[in-house]
Amino acid sequence: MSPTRRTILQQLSALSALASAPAALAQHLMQAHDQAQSGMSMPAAPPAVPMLNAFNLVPFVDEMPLPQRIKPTSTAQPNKLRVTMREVHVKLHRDIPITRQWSYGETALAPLIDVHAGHPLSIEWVNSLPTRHFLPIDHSLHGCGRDIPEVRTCVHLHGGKNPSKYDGYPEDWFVPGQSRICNYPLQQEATALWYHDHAMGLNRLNTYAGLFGMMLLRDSVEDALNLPSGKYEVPLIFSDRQLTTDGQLLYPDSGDPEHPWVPEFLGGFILINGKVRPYFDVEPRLYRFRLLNAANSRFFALSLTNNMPFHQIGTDQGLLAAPAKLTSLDFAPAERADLLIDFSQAAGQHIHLINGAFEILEFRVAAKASTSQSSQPQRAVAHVDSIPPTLRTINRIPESSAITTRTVTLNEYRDKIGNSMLMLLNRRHWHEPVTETPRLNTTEIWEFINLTEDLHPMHLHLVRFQILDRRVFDVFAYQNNQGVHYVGPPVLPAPNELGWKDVVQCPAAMITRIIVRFEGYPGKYLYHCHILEHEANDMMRPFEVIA
Ligand SMILES: [Cu+2]
Repeated sequence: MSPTRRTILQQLSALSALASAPAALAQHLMQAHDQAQSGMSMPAAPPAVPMLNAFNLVPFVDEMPLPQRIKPTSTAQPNKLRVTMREVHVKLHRDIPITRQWSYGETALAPLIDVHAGHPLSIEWVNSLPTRHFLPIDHSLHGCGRDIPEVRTCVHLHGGKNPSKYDGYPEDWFVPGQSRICNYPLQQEATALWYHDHAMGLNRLNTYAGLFGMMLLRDSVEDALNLPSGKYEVPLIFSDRQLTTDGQLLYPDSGDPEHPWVPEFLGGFILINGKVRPYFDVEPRLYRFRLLNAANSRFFALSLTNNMPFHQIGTDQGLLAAPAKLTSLDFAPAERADLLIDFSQAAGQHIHLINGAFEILEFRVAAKASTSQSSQPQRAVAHVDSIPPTLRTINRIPESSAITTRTVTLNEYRDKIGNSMLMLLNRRHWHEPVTETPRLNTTEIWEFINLTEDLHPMHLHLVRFQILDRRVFDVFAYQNNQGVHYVGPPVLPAPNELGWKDVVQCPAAMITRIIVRFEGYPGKYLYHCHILEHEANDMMRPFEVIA
């Protein structure tokens, strides 16, 4: 996304006052918002099948589902779970026919695994999927040859500090009828982790099919804050889809059967917890929402009715030092946001969660708070109605502690007529030898030099990091071997980016710097853009932590 497109997005966010706009205007605004994001250089071919139009559906007729919560409580070390991937058939909306999806559970919404730091967890991931894929595989992509099984899975626990062999290396896939046991130490601070498919070249399709879920990791620092819990702590998992008139998922293709890959796309149907534009009943009190952007390539620009303020208390890798008061949130693929929303002044009202100018979720605020106790009496009895002024100590890593600075260019390659064909990091493909070899227990600065017109959410496995700054530079001069010429001052991260991160938004024509301490385990890991279409072709590289 170029600065221009970003500006358009911000203007559209400001238009959220038009939340009750008629459907035609809402459609226009959302399409403008989508065009502002996508800037697609290679539009997908027009679908060959009739498509459903999201704007013809009646909104807010389905209650937002909540995932089944699995809370391993045995005293065994480690706790053990078995999670099975399977095909499911689900209703995305009252008026949409039944949709085929894949899931990590019996319903479309994968189980929420609720665990405490310091208690290791062993999960057996079982692949019980069909042997044929139902979405268009691009056999020309790395690791997607016609000579290997069509359905392959690999599970990555995103945000987890895990030994390399349990991290879900993209080439370590397994097929229907097989399983993998992963031992997760969970020796890290409280945060929202998420599990999703990472199979080489296929994860954009497997994730789109539905293979993702959330894991909430707690610790004593978080427990002591007495944040809203039980039924007052609610996961919100975002995705977007395209649907045919018979209710089936459509993953767009380029129209070239030999190279169906598309560089990115946006689905008109925005799903929260697996439902299209659902409603959710709340009480007039403080709630904690755990947000996850599980969309392939969609960025969300979120706000509430009348620009009602809310507080962000945590990000990808856990709690912020202090709450950040916001009226809008730019939310990139794979990012997590921990939000507090206070409905106490909105008794009896309907408050909407808005993306751009389009309402995607309706909170129906009851006239009165419930007096009954929740399923977690000890914690829910205390009526949590205040926002803690401080959350967790976060020491900023001094730049002087970095022993080296690595440079990573973000590159896009186009064909003669401007179609995007390939995306690379440092002009290298996935399969080229490892070039990034940080030493265990050392600190490095990584700077992402974005030479493309897109905003890329960059993710590193294993580690957490802090954002140092972003700075506009002269792309033309850089590409003509004249080195880095900055044309603006460094922009420091916003207050809600000052915590620990594992995804960083790298805007076009900017150099984004992060500081990383490589802690945990030696071994082979990877870093990549989390726009899943970019990652597959071939914006993903290994790194190896050297002991
Ligand atoms: Cu990207």
